[in-house]
Amino acid sequence: MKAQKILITGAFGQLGTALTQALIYHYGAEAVIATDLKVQDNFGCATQTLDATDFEAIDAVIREHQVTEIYHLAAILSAKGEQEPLKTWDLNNSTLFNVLEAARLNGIRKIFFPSSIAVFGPDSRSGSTSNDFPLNPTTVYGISKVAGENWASYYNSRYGMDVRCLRYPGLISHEAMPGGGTTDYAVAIFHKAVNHENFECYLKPDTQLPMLYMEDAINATLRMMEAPRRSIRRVGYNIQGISFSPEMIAEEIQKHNPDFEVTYKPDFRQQIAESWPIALDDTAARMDWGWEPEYDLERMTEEMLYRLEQKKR
Ligand code: NAD
Ligand code: AKB
Repeated sequence: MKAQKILITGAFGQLGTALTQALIYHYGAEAVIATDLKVQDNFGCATQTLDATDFEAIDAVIREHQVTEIYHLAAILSAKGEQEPLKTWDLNNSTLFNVLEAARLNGIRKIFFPSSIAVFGPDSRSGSTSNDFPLNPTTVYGISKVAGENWASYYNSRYGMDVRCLRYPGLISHEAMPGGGTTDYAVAIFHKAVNHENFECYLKPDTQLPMLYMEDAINATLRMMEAPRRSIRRVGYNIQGISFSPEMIAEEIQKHNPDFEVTYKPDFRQQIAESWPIALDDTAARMDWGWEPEYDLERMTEEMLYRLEQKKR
């Protein structure tokens, strides 16, 4: 049997920076190869420059490192996506196709594809959106994630592959800055707070969205990927963490920093936010592979402020 070797694309982004370290911790540094358009040394594992739009390059890395599993994170996110819709559709789809095809041709079955709350559309914006709610996205990013889930399903049923997708809420982390999403404000607000600066928010104060602390996101990812195949009953799983609005998170931060001020100047991201659910029903993930988040708004806020303060020292 081949030794486990996990290839990560887009490994130096917000999710990849945290997920790569978790994979190294769980499976060992020799089991992980982190790739991106630009890489840094000292990441704790082998790193390599890899443009996921280049099929031959992916194929070569898979062969060279005897890859057995792929976490395909490279993508353009929702806000950047609306600035360049055709490029986003092209990049998000072509990179996924390259990964799926290179995996299939090299006998790799297990792939992780991060999906998003963006698979849902404005009709989902009331109550807790169920896993089987119709997928009617109105952003190019969301459309590409729905297509990605459908292609994952196709490769699973047509070629017997094992592609698994998590529909992440907005991820909140201290390790790396987010890369162009609509939920990025919920990370930026903490950076401003620890630097004792005021924050101008591009969403309206009462715009609720589902969010998830990175530690919970990592736990969900590892738990789903380690679950036996018989437990995986669908290609894309909703996971819910904490639903809050800008004014709710501002109030929570003000409990620690009473002088912190937030002003509001909604821009084009308001419309994107209003096209996504308020909260997700994640019963399927809880039932099928035991998903359970640990962080609420209070605990996440404490931890984010503490970690960012530590970094300043
Ligand atoms: P990010 O923008 O921080 O990172 C994406 C990474 O992909 C970047 O490091 C970028 O250099 C890389 N990349 C872009 N084009 C590439 C290419 N052609 N080849 C190789 N790498 C390329 O995004 P993220 O937040 O880390 O998101 C990772 C994945 O998780 C994405 O698929 C995203 O849709 C998904 N996701 C993220 C969130 C979130 O809140 N961060 C929520 C839901 C889903
Ligand atoms: C974005 O805002 O685009 C991402 C996401 C929720 O997928 N954070």
